Parts: sequence; structure tokens; C-alpha cells
Amino acid sequence: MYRAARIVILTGAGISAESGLRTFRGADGLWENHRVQEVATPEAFHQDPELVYRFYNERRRSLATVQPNAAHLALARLEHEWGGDLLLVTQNVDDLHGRAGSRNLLHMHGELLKGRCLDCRAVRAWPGDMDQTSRCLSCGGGPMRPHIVWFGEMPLETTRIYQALDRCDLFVAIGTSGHVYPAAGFVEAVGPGARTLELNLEPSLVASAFQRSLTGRATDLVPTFVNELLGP
Ligand code: BV8
Ligand code: ZN
Repeated sequence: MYRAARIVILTGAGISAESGLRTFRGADGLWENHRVQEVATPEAFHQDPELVYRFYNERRRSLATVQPNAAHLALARLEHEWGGDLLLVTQNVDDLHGRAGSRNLLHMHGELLKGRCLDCRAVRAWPGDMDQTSRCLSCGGGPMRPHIVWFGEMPLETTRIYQALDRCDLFVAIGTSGHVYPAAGFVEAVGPGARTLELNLEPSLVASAFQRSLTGRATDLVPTFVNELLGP
């Protein structure tokens, strides 16, 4: 791959698994005996806001107990040393890519450490717990919701993502099961000349759409992949 090539990387929960963060379908996506898909929705938030606040408070608190792993660090190294464009699109709402040093990073499903005002829609850092008494600091009064894209809601910055997919020379999906759309469909949206590679513990639901699909753990596959691109 020549050094000025444009790369788009998509990551999912599998890249954070070895840091100790649970994947969605590992524990068959259960949390307090609720299916994640039932908690991570606008309806659930409307129905039982305290349950949804609690779900995200617990996951936000767990971020302080985990560290980026070798796969996160390898992707940050690639961004800093690669000569061409590199966009890292993550489905993850954890902060591990940012803490590893990735900067050209797009959280398409939002971020645990941010909150959004239901009135003025302002988004701001929200490192602590959030509940029904939490108030917006921008308009001084609106109730807050997690800045998370729930099922049935539009992912963030999709125009920018599809432009990058259309122009890229290499698309790599790492640690994602290919269950959730539109992310699972990104491999079909790349331009005609692009190469596609999947790095995952087991073949994803969309593995057959990739030119190459390697199986293994992210902390093994990703540093090897980056060394091959950059040279040791
Ligand atoms: C939208 C934030 C429309 C929440 C998330 C029926 C058919 C097709 C689609 C749909 C359908 N019904 C509904 C839909 C649409 C829906 C969808 O795709 N549902 C699925 C479940 C069928 N999608 C949506 O609703 C999206 N929005 O479509 O909007 C629209 C259009 C116009 C206008 C308005 C609206 C929004 C989706 C976003 C939902 N929010 N996250 C939260 O985090 O609480 S998605 C959630 O799942 C996470 O972000 C997670 O990242 C994502 C995907 O899961 P993965 O990351 O892939 O994680 P998973 O556990 O599944 O897989 C982990 C993989 O890693 C596994 O393969 C495993 O083998 C591997 N692995 C494990 N360990 C390792 C490893 N790999 C390497 N190394 C390891 N050590
Ligand atoms: Zn506000």
C-alpha cells in the first residue's frame, strides 16, 4: 500500500474487549437482564429515564477502570506516522481511542463522556453521573440526555463518513460483528478501487463482503497490520 493512500478504519466493541469493556453480543447483549437494544432507545428513555441514566452512569464509571490496549495504541501510531489521510470511525462510545492518541476520530454512535441538552441540543463534556435533576449549563435549564445515538436514531456525521468511504484506497473493519447498520453496510459503500480488510475474533456477518478477513484477537492482528503498513 503506497504511503499516500487514503485509509478509513471502522472499529466496534471488539477492539475494546481486551481492555475489559464488555462487547454487545458477548454476554448476548444483556444488562441487568435487559437486552441492550431495549435500553438503548428513545422509547426506553421516555418510558423509564432512571433505568437508562443508570445504564449509562454505570458504563461511564467503568471507563475510569480500563486502559487503551495495544490495538488502540497501534491505530494511534498509524495515524501519526502515515503519510496519507486516515479517518478512524468508531461505533464505540468509550474514550479509549482518544486516550490512545487518535485524533482524526469520529464517534458515529456518540460518546459516554458527553451529555446533550433536550432543549437547546448543546453537547458538552459530562464526566460524572447524569440523572433527571441534571441541567444544561448552556441554556441554564434544559434536562440532559446521554450524547449517545440510540437504536432508531440517526448516527452522527454520516455524510462525512460516506465521502471518506467513497474516496478511500483501503477500508479496514476491526472488532465489529456486522449486526448494526448503517456501519455494517460501510464495506459496500467504498469506491471501486478500494481494498477491504476485516480483522475480527471470528468472521462477522458481513465477512464475505471483504476481500480479506483475518481472524484473531485485535491486540495481535492490529499491531501486525500496522507494522506491515508502516514497516517495523
Ligand atoms: C438507524 C450506542 C435509521 C448505544 C449503538 C433490521 C435489520 C437491519 C437494521 C435494522 C433492523 N431493525 C432496526 C434496524 C436499524 C438498527 C440496527 O441496525 N439494528 C440491528 C440490531 C438489527 N440501526 C439503528 O437503529 C441505527 N440507526 O438505522 O437509523 C434512521 C434513518 C434515517 C433517519 C433516522 C433514523 C443506529 C444504531 C446505533 C445504535 N447505538 N451504540 C450504546 O452503546 O449504548 S450500536 C451498538 O452496537 C454499539 O455502538 C456497538 O458498537 C454496536 C455494534 O456492535 P459491535 O461494535 O459490532 O459489537 P458486537 O458485540 O456486536 O461485536 C463485537 C465483535 O468483536 C464480535 O464480532 C466479536 O467476535 C469481536 N471481538 C470480541 N473480542 C474481540 C473481538 N475482535 C477482536 N479482538 C477481540 N479481542
Ligand atoms: Zn440547553
